[in-house]
Amino acid sequence: MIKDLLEIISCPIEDRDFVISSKKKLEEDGALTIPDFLNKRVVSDLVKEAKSHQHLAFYTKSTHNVYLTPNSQEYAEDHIFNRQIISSKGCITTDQIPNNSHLKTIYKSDIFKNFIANLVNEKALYEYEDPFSSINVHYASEGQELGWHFDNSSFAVTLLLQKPKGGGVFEYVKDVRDSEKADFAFEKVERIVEGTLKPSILEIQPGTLVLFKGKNSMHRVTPTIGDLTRYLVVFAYNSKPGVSLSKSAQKTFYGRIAE
Ligand SMILES: O=C(O)CCC(=O)C(=O)O
Ligand SMILES: [Fe+2]
Repeated sequence: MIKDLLEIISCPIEDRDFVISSKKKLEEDGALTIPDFLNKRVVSDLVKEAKSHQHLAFYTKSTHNVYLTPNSQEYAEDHIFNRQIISSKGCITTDQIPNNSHLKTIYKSDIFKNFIANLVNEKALYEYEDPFSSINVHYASEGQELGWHFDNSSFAVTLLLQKPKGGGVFEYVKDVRDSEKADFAFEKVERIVEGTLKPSILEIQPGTLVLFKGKNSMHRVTPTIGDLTRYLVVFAYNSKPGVSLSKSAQKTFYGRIAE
């Protein structure tokens, strides 16, 4: 049965005071966590659903720099700009998630979209036009990790479904650079990658919603330890309608290209 959004979540996202305090937290910390965003029953339904689709996941193991750009000959091979970082994970896409999934109810809900839009100071938020990019479920099994990086998008919305026995920790350093000013913050980035600048940790439990501004805050997810796979949902929106991920990015991230 397709449930209504308000039967799926257990926090007052239409309440003015809740919105104001959430917004304040996001602005101060660069990240907002809402523990127990989902009802407990819904978390266990979604874990079952994620597990049943795990065999469809497309696995990638890639190296990239922290800026997620191609290397540049402007800098020496061993310069921090060209430093190669490893990321590996599996991923399923919007079209592989059932239409009656709670994930689609949440993602498409006007109440939810308005809540997020309000927090990130956008008038409205729109789905991706391509059939892959709007909702992704990420799988990180033993040893898989997301290396240090800055996001290309100004914000990300995630929902943890299953937490591994060890590792899978979201670490971040707030406001490392100012992307508006083409600021690369080489010295700070190098200290983070070398481990001499200690990051903050985001405490995330299954059912926690996270809104994270990752364009200027450098972050990573440490390798999963143990045989319980980390399941994480990513909800991606655009500030204008009709946006598709480029065909080359579709191929890289999802292993296929939409018709
Ligand atoms: O897995 C996470 O918690 C964060 C994911 C992330 O940083 C990304 O997809 O860019
Ligand atoms: Fe990220």
